[in-house]
Amino acid sequence: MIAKGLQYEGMFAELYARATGYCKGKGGSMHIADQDLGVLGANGIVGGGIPIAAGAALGLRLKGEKHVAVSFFGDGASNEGAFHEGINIAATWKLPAVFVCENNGFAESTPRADHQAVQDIADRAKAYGMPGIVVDGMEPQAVYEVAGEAIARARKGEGPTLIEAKTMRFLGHYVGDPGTAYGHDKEVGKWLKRDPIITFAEVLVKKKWLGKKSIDAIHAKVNEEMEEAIEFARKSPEPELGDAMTDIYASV
Ligand SMILES: Cc1ncc(C[n+]2csc(CCOP(=O)(O)OP(=O)(O)O)c2C)c(N)n1
Repeated sequence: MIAKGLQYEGMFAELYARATGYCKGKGGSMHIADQDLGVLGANGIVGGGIPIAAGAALGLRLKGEKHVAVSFFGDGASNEGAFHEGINIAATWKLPAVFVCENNGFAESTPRADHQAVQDIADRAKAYGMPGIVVDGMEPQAVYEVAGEAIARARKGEGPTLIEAKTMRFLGHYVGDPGTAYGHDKEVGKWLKRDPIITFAEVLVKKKWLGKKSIDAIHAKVNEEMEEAIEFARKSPEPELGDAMTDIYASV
């Protein structure tokens, strides 16, 4: 969302269910959207964004626009029918789409080995006639490179790519989930050492692309902006009761 240019204020206001949020406080954390910036919204239905991305890619093709639809989802989502249907039609019609599976090893509380026989989800791409690429999701430069190649391929009309970024979530599935019941707490330690926010900052300093002071200044600026956005959200009004039935697709 941030990379696409969304503002922290509208995002925090949405988290706080305030009228100033991106979805006027009716979407919540899972449905933040801004169509003007090309963000069609995340989805509380696991895997739901995959066929939506295929549809968006078809729309781009029909309108003759050179944009690419990108869908992000988890390892659990790659077992959903929506995943298989969505990537199949995208590959068949060579749609300008990129499917990014952020494989963090757990579908909510189910370890990968308990819900998938394959080691690499990228292997599934072959069955649909598209490239499947495994990338180290903790390496920003590696992700940048494979993403660039997939986007170029989509723009050239050569069809979609499935990228599997191996990663790990640092906290539980939700606030209050310690991850102890299903082994997440035992896994996470070694991944924390590879937190790309820390390791990539070290790379930037080592390559002399940024000084340590600049990095500290970025952290300070971001923290300040976060505080301001949270304050904005807290002070914003709640939606009006009379608006309960507006901006929705179905009502009773
Ligand atoms: C269609 C559907 N089935 C089940 C759920 C309940 N659910 C919420 S998150 C989740 C696990 C999703 O796993 P994954 O795609 O790996 O995402 P992550 O655990 O990394 O958030 C499930 C089953 C849901 N939201 N939607």
